[in-house]
Amino acid sequence: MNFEKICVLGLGYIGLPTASTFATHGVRVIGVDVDQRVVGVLRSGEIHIHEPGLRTRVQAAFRSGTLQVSDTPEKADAFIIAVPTPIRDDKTADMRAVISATEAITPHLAPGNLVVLESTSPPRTTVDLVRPILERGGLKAGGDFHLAYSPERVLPGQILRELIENARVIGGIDHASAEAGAELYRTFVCGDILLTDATTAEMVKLMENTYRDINIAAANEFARLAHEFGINFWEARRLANLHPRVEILKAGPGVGGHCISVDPWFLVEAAPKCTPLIRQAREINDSQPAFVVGLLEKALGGLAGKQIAALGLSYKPDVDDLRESPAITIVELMIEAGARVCTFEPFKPEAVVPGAAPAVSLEEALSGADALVLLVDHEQFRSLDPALIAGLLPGRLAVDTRGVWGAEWKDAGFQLQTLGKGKNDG
Ligand code: SAJ
Repeated sequence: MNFEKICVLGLGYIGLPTASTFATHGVRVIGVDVDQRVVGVLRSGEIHIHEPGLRTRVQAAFRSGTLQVSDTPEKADAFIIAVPTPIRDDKTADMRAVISATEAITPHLAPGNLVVLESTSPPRTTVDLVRPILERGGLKAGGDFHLAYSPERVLPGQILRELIENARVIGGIDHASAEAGAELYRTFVCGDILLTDATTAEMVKLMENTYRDINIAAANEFARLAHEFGINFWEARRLANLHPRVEILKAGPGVGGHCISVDPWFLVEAAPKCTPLIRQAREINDSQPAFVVGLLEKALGGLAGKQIAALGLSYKPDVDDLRESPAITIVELMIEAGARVCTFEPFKPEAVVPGAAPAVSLEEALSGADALVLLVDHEQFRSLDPALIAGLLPGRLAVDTRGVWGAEWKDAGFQLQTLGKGKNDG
């Protein structure tokens, strides 16, 4: 097949890196987003998300003349759907963006085209949801056009490298579709390209993230047990992980981001009777913010009227992504418990949690605070000098929910409370 021109629908954390990478590899790309603000920002030469190296790649794509941005798709050789699949409050998948992106492609679909769904989706979405919409145009999937599912497995913060280097799974509704997908992604993928069927490919993605969620839930539960038994989870973890077949993940304030905290619910929704473990792991991770706030309340003898400096709001270190962030839930719970909270998120200083005061600098966040709580282990927070902080923070309590601060905090005169440290050994 010859892929001279492609349309990428959805220009978010996955679509924009994908569109710009195809474009810098010589393919003509129409990047489509229904959000006029996104289209406007990109047309002005800026980008709307923070991802290392992305601005440079997008600008290179524009300079080479191969990338264009639009609010509607047009005729192309291939279409890639990379739109969000959020969950609703009742934990069911909201597939509206996939449905409308697919509907937008249907009128432009021509014989020989390839359509690839990349959005993380419940099992059978490609065959049961996307296929019938595309076939409304009169063409048959498999016979007239190719249809495949290819999960995106890149790690935010390392997207540009992983997009190229990671192995890529491509599941076709038939073998020819999988082959067509392989040919498309070979444009830039250096990792292995692994062919399978569409529903298996959907499950691969959901299984990977569910596996991680369950393992983080185990780590969080071990950390709670450490408080119960007066031991240090981090030390026990280090020793356990010396076993050749054990790899306990890190305990933390909970699981955020748009992937791991969402995807397992797709399996629970699709097959509730088969998924008690998956549901339980989600519930454990979702209740971790309350556990953290409980630690803080205990250390401060209640939160009412206390001034807390909350460091970090993003869902994990060194990214600006606040989606489903447990740090935000913790701030909300502290406010509910009567605390006055000042937040500082260096990757998004303008981010506001209702009821909290956003600080634009560390100094501002610490000023007047009774305690500081580390919610995200951004590099700049990991390497904070406690002696310097001691001069800025009136209170003497430091709470570390990431297990990254050590004895130097005690040396600087702080009472250090670390998640997972049931005994105060620094
Ligand atoms: N977390 C812990 N303890 C750990 C590891 C992570 O509490 O030991 C927390 C993080 O703080 C964060 C959340 O889990 O809140 C998720 O972070 P993450 O770095 O594990 O994963 P994501 O959501 O950034 O990216 C995941 C990756 N999936 C897997 O590692 C199986 C990535 O490869 C996927 O492409 C991505 O989901 C996605 O798009 O689905």
